[in-house]
Amino acid sequence: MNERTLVLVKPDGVQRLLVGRILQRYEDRGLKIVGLKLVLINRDLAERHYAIHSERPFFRGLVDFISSAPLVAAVLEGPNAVAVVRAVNGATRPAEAAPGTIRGDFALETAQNLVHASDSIDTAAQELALWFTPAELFDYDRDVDRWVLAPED
Ligand code: 3AN
Repeated sequence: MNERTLVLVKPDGVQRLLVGRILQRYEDRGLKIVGLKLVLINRDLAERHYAIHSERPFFRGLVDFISSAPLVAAVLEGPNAVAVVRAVNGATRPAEAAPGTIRGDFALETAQNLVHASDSIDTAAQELALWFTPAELFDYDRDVDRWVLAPED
């Protein structure tokens, strides 16, 4: 099923000059970038993005961190995009992330785990609406799609 999911290359990814290498992994997998921007978010958006964690002890640190410096927000599209992106990212705790995943190759700490990705189709829909306007998302065909995607019925 074709899905769209939100990815954030968080401030640690931008500061560590990893934006290109991280986005490359999603493109290499065949996912299509349908939205992309560099943003410095305010605390209001940070708190809404992480609302589900508002009772957790690390919530304030999370909000401080993600609003501290620019990040890259992307929307990726493809079959099973939500699950595929989370597999490319690796486990939340980098110590548990498999080699070959973004976190397994580039991260050590949970608070500096480089990327965020929507954790379900429902969450993805909410996060897309929070981060992107409809005009910032693009429907387009790629010539390679016939080599990457199964033909539509
Ligand atoms: P994921 O980002 O893999 O969906 P969540 O939703 O459990 O993981 O956590 C959201 C974010 O909260 C993580 N990306 C991480 O940056 C942060 N986080 C989670 N647990 C901790 C923790 N124990 N200490 C600091 N930050 C944490």
